[in-house]
Amino acid sequence: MAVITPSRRVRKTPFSPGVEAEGVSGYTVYNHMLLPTFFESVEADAAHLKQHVQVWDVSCERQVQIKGPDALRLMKMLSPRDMDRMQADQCYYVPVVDQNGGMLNDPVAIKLADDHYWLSVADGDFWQFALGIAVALNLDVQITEPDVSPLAVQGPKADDLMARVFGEEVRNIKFFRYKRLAFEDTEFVVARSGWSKQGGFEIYVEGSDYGMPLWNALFAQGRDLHVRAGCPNNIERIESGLLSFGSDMRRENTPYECGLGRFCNSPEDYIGKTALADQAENGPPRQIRPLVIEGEIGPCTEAWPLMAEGGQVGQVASAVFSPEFGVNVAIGMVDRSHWGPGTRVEVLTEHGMRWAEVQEKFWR
Ligand code: THG
Repeated sequence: MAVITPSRRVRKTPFSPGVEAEGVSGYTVYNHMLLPTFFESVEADAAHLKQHVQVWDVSCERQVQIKGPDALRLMKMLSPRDMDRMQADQCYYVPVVDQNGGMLNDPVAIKLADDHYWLSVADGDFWQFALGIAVALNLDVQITEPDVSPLAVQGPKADDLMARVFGEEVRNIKFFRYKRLAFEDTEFVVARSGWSKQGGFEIYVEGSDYGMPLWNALFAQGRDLHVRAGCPNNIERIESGLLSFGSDMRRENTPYECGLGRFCNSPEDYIGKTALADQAENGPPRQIRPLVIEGEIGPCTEAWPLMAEGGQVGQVASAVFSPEFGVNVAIGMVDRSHWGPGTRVEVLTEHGMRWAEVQEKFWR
């Protein structure tokens, strides 16, 4: 393929000089911003991630900032999760839906204060939905995209590396909680989270000018830990069952179909609640399932239909060979009639028909 040309629309990040210096090999575009897809190879990157520690430029996880007297009111309209339970140092994975219960995004919400939230959004233009509601209801909130760029530190040695840069306090940060920790003459929100199951942190770097100093500090402190530049890894995340909005699920899916029903517990009349009532009670007609696909598969760049008894019973939108497990791991959306573990289906891949089997659980 040809190269991607950066421009004002296809944005670089505060860490781009570091990413380039570490030898990035591929990019995708996410929230109108460059997101690395691999460095050495997806396979080698995955193996390294599971053994050592990586620094990921995930600046493209942009923050939609909701600030002002009506911030909580707006959050309660957007969030299927009970916002009254959220602590001031907490992050919530939030499946946001439209009035029909269709997924619009799956951000990580960060509560900074009672009147101040960040929504760390997946690919889309989610700020427009939030702004539309705020304008229509004349809410007293400001909705902006602040100069905040997440940098993820992921892998089994993440605690050791982060302790060297931010102090031993990082070890006490609990999953999906954060602390404000000092760096140079400022402070960053540092959360225990990230789009891998190997453990680690996300640093919400506020102020682009701090980007390269922080990047360089992590690499200088991490030599003996074999620190490398990495990025969300398509093998590790499929093995782990981490969903990608736009690929594995979209507006035609509900949170229940995505296996995110446990996050729909708000007592408020949030947007889409009524539409979700039936699935809350009776379950969804289809749901995310892990699958193993047999034979050789090429790259998955479109939705592959799942077929059985001559009809379509779902689709697969993420599939890759796992060197660790020795099989092609995949994430599918499978009809209730065929979602039981052990069910065999045909996959119409873009490279030909393959057999597949529904699995009981992901490989984490
Ligand atoms: N971190 C941050 N922002 C993000 C992502 C992230 N924005 C875009 C995208 N990723 C949003 N999607 C997800 C999907 C899964 C998770 C986080 C964001 C995730 N899920 C865990 C799981 O499924 O096991 C834990 C969920 C929980 O228990 O609360 O981490 O990665 N900042």
